[in-house]
Amino acid sequence: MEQQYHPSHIEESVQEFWSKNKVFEVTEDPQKEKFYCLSMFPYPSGRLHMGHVRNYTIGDVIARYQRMQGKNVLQPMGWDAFGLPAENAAIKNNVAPAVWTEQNIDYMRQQLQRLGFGYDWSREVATCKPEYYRWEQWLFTKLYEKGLVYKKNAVVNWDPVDLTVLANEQVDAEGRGWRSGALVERKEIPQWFMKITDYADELLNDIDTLAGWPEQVKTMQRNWIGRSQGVQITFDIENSDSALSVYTTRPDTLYGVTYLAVAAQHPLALEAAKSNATLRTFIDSCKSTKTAEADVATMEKLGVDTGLKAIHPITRKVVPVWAANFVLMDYGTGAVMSVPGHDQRDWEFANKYNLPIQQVVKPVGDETCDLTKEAFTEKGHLINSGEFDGLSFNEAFDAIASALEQAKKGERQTNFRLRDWGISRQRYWGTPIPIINCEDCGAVPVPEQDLPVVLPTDVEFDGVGSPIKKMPSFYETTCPKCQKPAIRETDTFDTFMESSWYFARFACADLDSAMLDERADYWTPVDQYIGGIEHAILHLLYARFFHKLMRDCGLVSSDEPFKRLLTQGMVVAETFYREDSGKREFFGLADVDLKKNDKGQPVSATLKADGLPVIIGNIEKMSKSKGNGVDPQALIESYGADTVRLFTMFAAPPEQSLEWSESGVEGAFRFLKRLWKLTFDHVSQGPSPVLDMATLNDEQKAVRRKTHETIQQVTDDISRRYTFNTAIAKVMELFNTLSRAEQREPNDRAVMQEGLEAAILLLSPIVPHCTHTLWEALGHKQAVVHENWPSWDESALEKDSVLIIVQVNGKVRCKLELPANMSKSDIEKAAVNHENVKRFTDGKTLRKVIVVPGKLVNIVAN
Ligand code: ANZ
Ligand code: ZN
Repeated sequence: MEQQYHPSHIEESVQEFWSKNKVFEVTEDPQKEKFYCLSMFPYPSGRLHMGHVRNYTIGDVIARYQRMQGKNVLQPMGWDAFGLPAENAAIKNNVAPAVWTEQNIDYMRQQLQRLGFGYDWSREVATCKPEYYRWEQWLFTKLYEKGLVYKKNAVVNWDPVDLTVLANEQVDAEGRGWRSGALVERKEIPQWFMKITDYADELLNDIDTLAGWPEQVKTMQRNWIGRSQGVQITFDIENSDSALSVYTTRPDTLYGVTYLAVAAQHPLALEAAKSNATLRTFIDSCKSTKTAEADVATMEKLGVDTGLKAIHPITRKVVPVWAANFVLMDYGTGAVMSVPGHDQRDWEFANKYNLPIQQVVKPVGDETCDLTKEAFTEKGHLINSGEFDGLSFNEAFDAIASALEQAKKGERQTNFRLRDWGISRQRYWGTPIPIINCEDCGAVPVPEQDLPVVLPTDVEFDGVGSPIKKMPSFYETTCPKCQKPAIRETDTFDTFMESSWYFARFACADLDSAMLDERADYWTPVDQYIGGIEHAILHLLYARFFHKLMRDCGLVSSDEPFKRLLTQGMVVAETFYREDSGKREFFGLADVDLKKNDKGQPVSATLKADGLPVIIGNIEKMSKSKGNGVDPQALIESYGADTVRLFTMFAAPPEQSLEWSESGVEGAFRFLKRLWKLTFDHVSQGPSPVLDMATLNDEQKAVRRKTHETIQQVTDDISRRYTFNTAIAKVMELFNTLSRAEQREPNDRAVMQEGLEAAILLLSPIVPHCTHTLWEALGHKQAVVHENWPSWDESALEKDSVLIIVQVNGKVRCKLELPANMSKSDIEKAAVNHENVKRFTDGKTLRKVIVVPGKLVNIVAN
């Protein structure tokens, strides 16, 4: 053992030890309890950022902790390797997406290894490899046979200059293409969809089984699926055979309908537009507006009267039909019954276009409403509703739904906000959709023996359209059914497809005869999944959906993929900026000299480059645009992996945001140096003597108590709440006790040995390199990575004596050190007869003596 702590001297050789001994390579072992620990795999963007480091450190600490519990732990790693940034980089740097991706993977893999994460690298997957995506193509063809995928027209962003489809994030705020600057058009093209709506009920109901998920994420999933109970109601159209169906969740407001509204693309509106020029213009103008729900919510509500009249299904009163831009064509029936008295959007629209407002619900209790100010949208009791007057919401819902059903004018219905998943992308760097389009046979899935459809990687990439769309050698083929010439699909899958099943593939990454085998059933579901909250909705929903699809194809047998989910907080840091004619230039901590007050709050800052002042901005998520990013690589190089890991785990509990601090990193480094030195001083006096329990003095007992208390508390922190920060703080306390302990006789040294061993075992999942070396130095033959989690000695926790506070009339008068096993009456006697107490009770009557064993005695006297 070296006298000084030099991470660079030990970390790489410890990593070599792990890899030579294949420490983290696991196989299925039915004798052992399995634990599958998975951190969300990264997109190979180039280099790791602090967010990755945090995510993967949390995962690694949990995995190593579970290993020490004796479990068979799988912790794999791979690459979510398809996606847009590779295409952008290809254009910018003139390098093929495959080459760029491969280089990034190589660099980032080496970074992960340098951080000492205990991955089973034999299972590494990169989703851009045909060995991986062929099984996705295979599953797609199976789902095609089952009718779970279909093709329909859907809108894309079309760049009329670059003649290419743009992803949403390639369209700027003004609706212009990111490269050409041209106004983006909306174009309808045929695209593939997956019937996730067939699983909507199950995806919603099973959320209740996810006891190990954060409530917040479950709520987000529920809202996204958005199940609602309502009634579909038919309004006949006056002087016509046609009728208009609307979907409403508020049938109780039926008597308050003063107009109907249809989407601009609704067939009735299109029909009426043939003889109505104003309506025609309106419909055309709606074509260019966005239809995402979020956009609809904020835009100005506009509409045009179609001239059609609808007949109320119960009162037979006639109401006008309007076309309106806020009605979504693909939700419900694309038409709504408008109740301006009780829906705020309808209220605004009615006021704008002078349509009547009718109140039909009145508040219960002492609530009031004023329909001239806003709509009353709460539920209440019915008024102005004929025979239904007086009914509550639930009663009215039932009664009106039944009346409509009887009159064949309506039907109860469950609706979902969730739409089918559009999986076609008109991009190059993705999994080719395994379909062949034949003039005679239509869309024909590629037969199993012809899979994979390999994406050509040797391409010229100029950014104008996808290269495979210009590559006859790729798309010219023959129809598998009739053998006539046919055209291969050149669209690729949404990259969310690859990340929807990678967790299962890790179980059998080497399998080349099937998508999954029985090993997937051994390892899944994932016991602990760790990742960012930004994936709370789509990724997790798609992965849950895929797991159920795979289950229904007989590939796995569980219902859900992720038992427990931990969403780690953001890494944040201070920002600094200067403003130049309204434009902000941001700087990070590394660019400035910062003055702080004695409370540690920043007061002023100057730029290192020119010494002139900069403005202190907010603490924000680390990002390139805010200039406050910290490169983990530089940190590893100056402090070593263990310090980076320790700081990351110590600075905040995993779910909260972690504020970057240089002094925090230095503090972590200093602690490891001190732990090293204490161990060095201890072992340089030779092997530790054996603990002689019979001759322990009080001081030694106290040190032992601290050691075993620490084991108990740290175990509790980690196993129940994953609060590693408090766990580390407790080990630091133990360290302080140990460094203060006198070293005079053999038992002192034995107690020190025991304390150091505990501290090192408890810290080993967090700082696995230095603890490897220190454990060895303490004389152990077996590597610390193979050790079990320590257990505490109950008898060491017992206290011989306790401190009891004695109060007289609420004032502390003395503190007594009494044997821990003393009876209540003896404690009372000792307290009452103590001279400090007697001084205050002499000549008085003792009214009450309350004894709380182990804590205090309270005496009331007057
Ligand atoms: C009448 C009504 C009265 C409504 C009232 C609300 C309040 P969820 O819960 O999201 O399913 N709606 C139905 N189809 C629509 C479409 N295509 N575009 C825009 N809005 C649509 O909400 C269902 C409610 O959303 C329906 O209930 C309908 O407005 C509206 F006091 O009908 B309601
Ligand atoms: Zn054919």
